[in-house]
Amino acid sequence: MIRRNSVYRLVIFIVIIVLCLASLAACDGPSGTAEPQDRIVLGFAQLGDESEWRSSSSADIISAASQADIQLMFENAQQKQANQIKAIRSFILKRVDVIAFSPIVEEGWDNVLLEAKAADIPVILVDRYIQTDEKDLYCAFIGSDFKWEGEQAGLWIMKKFLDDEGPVRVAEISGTENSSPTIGRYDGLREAFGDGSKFEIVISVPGDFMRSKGRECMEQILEETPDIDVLYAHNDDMAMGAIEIMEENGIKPGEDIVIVSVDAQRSGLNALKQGKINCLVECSPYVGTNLMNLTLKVSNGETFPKTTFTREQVYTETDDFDTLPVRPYG
Ligand code: GYE
Repeated sequence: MIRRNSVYRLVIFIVIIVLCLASLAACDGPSGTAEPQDRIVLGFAQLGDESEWRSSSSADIISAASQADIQLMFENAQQKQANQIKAIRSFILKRVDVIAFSPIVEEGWDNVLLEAKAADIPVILVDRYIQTDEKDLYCAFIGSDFKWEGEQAGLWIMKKFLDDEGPVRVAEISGTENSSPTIGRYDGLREAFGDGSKFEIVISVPGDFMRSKGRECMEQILEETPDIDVLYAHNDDMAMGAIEIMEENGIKPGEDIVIVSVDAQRSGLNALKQGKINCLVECSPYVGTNLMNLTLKVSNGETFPKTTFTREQVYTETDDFDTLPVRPYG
């Protein structure tokens, strides 16, 4: 009887120990089971689909996130600031680790970014800048120096027309109004030309960075000021649209009108090779890997650079075309 009791107690003791060990193990995971470390979640609000540059940017970010094993929540705002704000709000509600976005225009972000700040979610600006009087609404910027791009376009035009007495008549198709690439590329060109130069910007029309609008702008230019020497387009897509209209009107792009554009993505590089574009100022959409590294550093509390500019260059009609870059998307 005594022996049976002690065996019984021993069994109960072992059962209790096993249950304790099991419950200790259960404490590892929030759902009651041991779970592997969660992946970092990045919410990215892309601004739209307006250009070849933009689709390359989206593809690059999606591929870089999967390579870095970062969980990406990707929203496309279809060129509407309200949609971008909505996407950022949804990331805040989902409590992502980091928010990144390419602001379509410079102004109007204070409220939503203050909400992100209150929720303690760091924000990274990708590609475009914002204007704000508030402090610390974003922790880092990664993208291009748009004023430099405009200056490079201006300097190349000045070199091309060095021996020309002038006036040299320049038409401009600019990008989305109030967006940072438009502002920088607009200012940069004018700063390169300087005051009282032989270069006259005779017309400037906004084309929203879209090929279809580039066509409309070129139609307007031909109607209002047909006598131009140079077309400066703020991106390849609008230059391509303008080239179509020139050709439909019997004008030889690259010969009758010198063409300079910004981006140097696949269609622009092909047009350069065909002699239809004379100069391309590069703007790189390939910031995905940098963005993922930054996301990891920001969320792991490591130090990181506040501003990262992409490295870019100028490609022209006199380059050896075999050395031109090959774009992964387009
Ligand atoms: O140049 C243009 C795009 O923000 C740098 O946006 C980007 C610009 C790019 O639609 O093609």
